[in-house]
Amino acid sequence: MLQSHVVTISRFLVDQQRLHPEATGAFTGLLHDIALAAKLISREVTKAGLVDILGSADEENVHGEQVQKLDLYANSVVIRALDHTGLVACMASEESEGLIPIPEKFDAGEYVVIFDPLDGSSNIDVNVSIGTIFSIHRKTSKGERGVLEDCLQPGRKQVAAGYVVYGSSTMLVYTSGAGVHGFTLDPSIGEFLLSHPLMRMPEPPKKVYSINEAYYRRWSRAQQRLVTHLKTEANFGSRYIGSFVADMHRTLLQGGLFMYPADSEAPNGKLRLLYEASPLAMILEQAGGRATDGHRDITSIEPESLHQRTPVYMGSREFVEMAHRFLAEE
Ligand code: FDP
Repeated sequence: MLQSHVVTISRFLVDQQRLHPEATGAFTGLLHDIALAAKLISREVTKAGLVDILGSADEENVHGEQVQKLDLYANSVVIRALDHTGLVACMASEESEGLIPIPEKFDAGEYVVIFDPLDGSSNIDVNVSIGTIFSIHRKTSKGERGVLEDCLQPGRKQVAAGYVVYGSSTMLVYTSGAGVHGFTLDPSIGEFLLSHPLMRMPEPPKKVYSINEAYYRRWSRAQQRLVTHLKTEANFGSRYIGSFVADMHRTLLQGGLFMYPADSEAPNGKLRLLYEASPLAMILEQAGGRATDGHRDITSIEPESLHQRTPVYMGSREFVEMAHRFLAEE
């Protein structure tokens, strides 16, 4: 029997739009299209073991990493869901080197969409959770179509950000600056249903740290001291999935401290500022958490290039601030 409180993402977005009488519906439409792309990607992710879509496509992406076929599929799904809508000025994807312009045959809109179509792709073959991340800005340049500078905006200027985690269920989590809301896909009806309204990081948080500890020897002394402290005096547990969206989803729900620090081989860490760090930073901040590069808020960093990387310390506010105290001793 249908419960009276079942709220689909479509209903939720329309209700949110009503709170803003000046809204044109463009933003609602954009989130709707992203949700559609998420459903298409989710369908393929869950079929990945059945069809011959696994395995690398014998290509490397712009970061020199091997691309999986599902990444390419997810990339084109997002582009095709958005390029013809008249809502988007331009796009940028972790899988594409430069800006993705809107084809001349389509109208361009006011929003800039930056996305990582399938994050954690090395986990595809082993059936571990992966995700899609998106970040939305308003176009600031004067021309009709978006340009590079529209993508190079700091995270604090995002108008919305979100992710989809393809896990034991598929969940879409987003914020447009008025709280964080989570929707779970009911595959039997093909709808995202509101399952986690107004998500807040728990207080007190779970004492868990999350880091690839195999890189210990490459870390600064301060970083080494921090992790040693967490697992000794501070008595933290440890969880590391190695799939950013999945690790952050757990951190959002349970609290904790996720770190991908700078190290001697990766002076800016591994994670990308625009595709990964900024959108998750907006979500965490909206949920009461904190996201920094070890010194400054991720959302305050002025990007210089599309694929720039940043060290990441994200999670419960008190834990991120504890990390700062250790790192300040460097
Ligand atoms: P992947 O290489 O599998 O795509 O930035 C990509 C990412 O995964 C993140 O999802 C994940 O947090 C991180 O890299 C894992 O990197 P390490 O293997 O170096 O721990």
